[in-house]
Amino acid sequence: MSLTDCFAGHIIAKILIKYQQLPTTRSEAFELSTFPTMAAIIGESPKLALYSYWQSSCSWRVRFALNLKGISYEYKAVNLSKGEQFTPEFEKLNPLHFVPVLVDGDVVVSDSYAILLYLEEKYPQRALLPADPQLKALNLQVASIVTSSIQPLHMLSTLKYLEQNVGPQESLLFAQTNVEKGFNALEKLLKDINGKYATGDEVYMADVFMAPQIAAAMQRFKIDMSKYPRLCRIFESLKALLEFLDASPERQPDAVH
Ligand SMILES: N[C@@H](CCC(=O)N[C@@H](CS)C(=O)NCC(=O)O)C(=O)O
Repeated sequence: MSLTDCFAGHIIAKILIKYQQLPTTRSEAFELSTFPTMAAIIGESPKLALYSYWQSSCSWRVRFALNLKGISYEYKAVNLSKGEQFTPEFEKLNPLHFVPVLVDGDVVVSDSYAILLYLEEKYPQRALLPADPQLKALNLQVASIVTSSIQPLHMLSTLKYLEQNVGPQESLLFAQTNVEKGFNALEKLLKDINGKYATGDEVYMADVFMAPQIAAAMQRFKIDMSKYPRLCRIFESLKALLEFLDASPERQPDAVH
């Protein structure tokens, strides 16, 4: 797909919003669950397949990145709440039993961080890493904080283990404590950077990793975001992007409303 096709998809999406009386404010748009996927708008048969679960923030990162790059893909739902990640078929794709997994022809990549770097190399259009080494390192650092020091401490299997072996209240407190610890660090790291997004006025990998994490923090763990004004401003900007909205849990084919 060319960049022109991608651009056309955006224009069509904007026309749909305008003439079908779909919500136009950011908060209304964020609630919206019936918006067509970017692949459907563009009307192209996808070459890539993404194994994903609607509520998985790690899958949301990859869906967001694929949309930013204008790459259509087939959505393969893996129901984590029913344990489908443990089936022998899925184990062949990812022996660690986690989504997301990206299949691109013969190439199978699991782990959102690895998938992002793979996409960046293979599909360089709409770069998700800046050329400037310092800015690039900052993007990788932010993505790594989310993927190594926040999300693993509140993932399904971690919380299930704590619930069963310690208690439900302790499990929630553990998740909240670690999300806040990570957010405190991100707030300090990004507070002096100017621009609408995490590392300036372009959406990069740091945003791709932070946005689903902030959404999960607010919705699942009821984190008081007033303590993180810079993160809130970044999230407000990202929430307005069609590529992010289209990747949101409510708009996925396996979403349960
Ligand atoms: N580092 C991995 C983490 C993947 C991960 O934790 N996936 C979660 C969903 S966000 C999962 O599949 N959980 C299943 C489970 O805990 O059993 C990545 O970034 O992709």
